[in-house]
Amino acid sequence: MQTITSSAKTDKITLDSISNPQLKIWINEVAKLTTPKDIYICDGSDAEYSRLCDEMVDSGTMIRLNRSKRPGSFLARSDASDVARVEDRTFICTRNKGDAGPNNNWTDPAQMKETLNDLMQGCMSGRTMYVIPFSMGPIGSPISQIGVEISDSPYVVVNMRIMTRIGKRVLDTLGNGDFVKCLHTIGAPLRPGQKDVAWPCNKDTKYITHFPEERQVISYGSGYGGNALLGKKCFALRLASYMGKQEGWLAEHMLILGAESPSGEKTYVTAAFPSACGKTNFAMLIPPPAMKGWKITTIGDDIAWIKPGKDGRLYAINPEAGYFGVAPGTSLRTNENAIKTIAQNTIFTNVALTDDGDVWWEGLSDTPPAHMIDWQGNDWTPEIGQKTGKKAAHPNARFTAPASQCPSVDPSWESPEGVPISAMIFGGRRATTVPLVVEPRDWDNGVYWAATIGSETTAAAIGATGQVRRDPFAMLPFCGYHMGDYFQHWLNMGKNVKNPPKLFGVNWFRKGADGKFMWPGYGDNMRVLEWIIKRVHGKGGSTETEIGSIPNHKDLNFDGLNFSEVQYKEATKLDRDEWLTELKLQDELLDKLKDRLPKKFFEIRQALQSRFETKSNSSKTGSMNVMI
Ligand code: TSX
Ligand code: MN
Repeated sequence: MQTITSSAKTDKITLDSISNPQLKIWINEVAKLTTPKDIYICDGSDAEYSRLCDEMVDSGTMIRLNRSKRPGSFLARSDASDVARVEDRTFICTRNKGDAGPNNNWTDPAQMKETLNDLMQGCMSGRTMYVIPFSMGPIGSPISQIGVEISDSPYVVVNMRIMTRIGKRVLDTLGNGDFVKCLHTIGAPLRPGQKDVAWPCNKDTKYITHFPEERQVISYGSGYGGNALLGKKCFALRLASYMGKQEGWLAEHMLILGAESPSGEKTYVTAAFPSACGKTNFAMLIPPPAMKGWKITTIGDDIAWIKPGKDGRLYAINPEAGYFGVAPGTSLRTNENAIKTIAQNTIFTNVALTDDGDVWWEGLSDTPPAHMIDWQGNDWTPEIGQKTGKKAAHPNARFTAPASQCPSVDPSWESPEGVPISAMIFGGRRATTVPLVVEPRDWDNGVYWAATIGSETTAAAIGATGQVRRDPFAMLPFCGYHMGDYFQHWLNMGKNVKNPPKLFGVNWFRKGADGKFMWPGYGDNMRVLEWIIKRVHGKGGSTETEIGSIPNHKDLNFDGLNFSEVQYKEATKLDRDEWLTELKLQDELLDKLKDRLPKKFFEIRQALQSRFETKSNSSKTGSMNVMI
């Protein structure tokens, strides 16, 4: 339970009372190296959470929001240099460099430990060292895993309490068992008499390091999100993907949703999208009014751990217990369920503060309030914004909110056995070339599709906007080993699992000649999802194309939406020249991974090319659907 209710005071957990020998040794080791002023073992209670929040309000790290507008909620403002994940400072430290692959930065584990050891001498001086036992996944689920994060940041503790299950019940479940060591320091010791700052961190030096062979994470210098909440990207994706490869399961950058049909039939689906494609919005989708009787429920919005069940199907859990979502762009129009989820008991980071003690960000409403304090703590008015180009909220501003508060949360979201997955969707942001939806011809072609996902960069991302960046399975920054081995693991899963889900490709972001998005997106994506679910159940018409099955206009439900057959053909057409160029562009990625790329991929790639080469390009006029 992550909701904040009153509970009895629990006794303080002492170091002596820790029975797990490995844990005790590790805590002492870290304390000796980092020399904190004291050690605190988190029990996970409401009282502890409230006390830490109060302490951070007193120290200036957090601001309590207006209790009648945003009960139990806080705003934190980070240092301007500490606002996002740092991919160029992220390392996978395997003994063999080849195992990390060209998709990761690599350093020899012994050498990295030497570097970190030097940096961490006395790095917690003057601060409290928090020990946070946490479970990724429902406590006691056979798919769940236990970790312990040691951190000198109380902000990390309160965020971890929302994002994972923490505290005494985790220690009790751990017993004398193994756990994943997650060591975090902001790298900002406090000398005696030195005045602290609101967001201490190390502005110059950051290391996000992973030691998959010993199941350990060490993070130095940052207090922000994925750099500091080590259960999320570091453990649940990078380490867990490595563990899954060894043990025959999958740790994926996927949302999980349930779709209930008007007849009450429930189908569970996962979906992988690169950043800025609206994963959280899709996970909490509200079907259009004309599709009465359809209901979407949310299991997770970011990460799925997926294991084969005894019945030969794949079962997924959400290893997290909260949402760490991007605030800008979130509104009642784009995601009503998210807005309701963050109405209370939410930690906001780097959003703007309104004069009445509430929060605001770009996209929350059409007209911003007349005056606010921006994410850096300065006055902000629409005029200032206009003149300086400054945003009130940072583009990567976040909310941290308990999943239990989501109105669409699935009744089985904490089910220990997970939910059976019938379909997996893979998409990117593509203005051209890629159709609204396609079902690749088989598992292997679906894997190739997912491996070659591209997404156009938006203004929020670094680098030129509008460039297609390959982001295989939306896992490029999160795969803890060689991406070629990862593709092979996916091919193997399809072979070894008796009843694998069907795989699909989607693109909500195709643009017309007028430069406008062709597909309305958001709730109307339910129309595409309905077809996908039909296909899963052996229904739903389609035309066979070079890349797989694409529904015809009559195969999609357009009730309550004006979307003509001409528009639909534009949104689903395949242009031969565009696709021949696309395959060449895909080669850039495949070439980087060629030392460990599955042979199967070359076959699939060549077969796609020859099908397009023999295709007449009449669809260019939009007058005819494509057939082979
Ligand atoms: O999240 C999005 N989804 C998935 C929703 C379930 N977004 C936002 C992406 C940034 C996070 C989308 N943006 C989607 C979408 O399906 N589609 C688009 C593009 C789009 C934007 C605006 C309109 C239509 C499409 N129309 C109007 O604004 C009126
Ligand atoms: Mn993510």
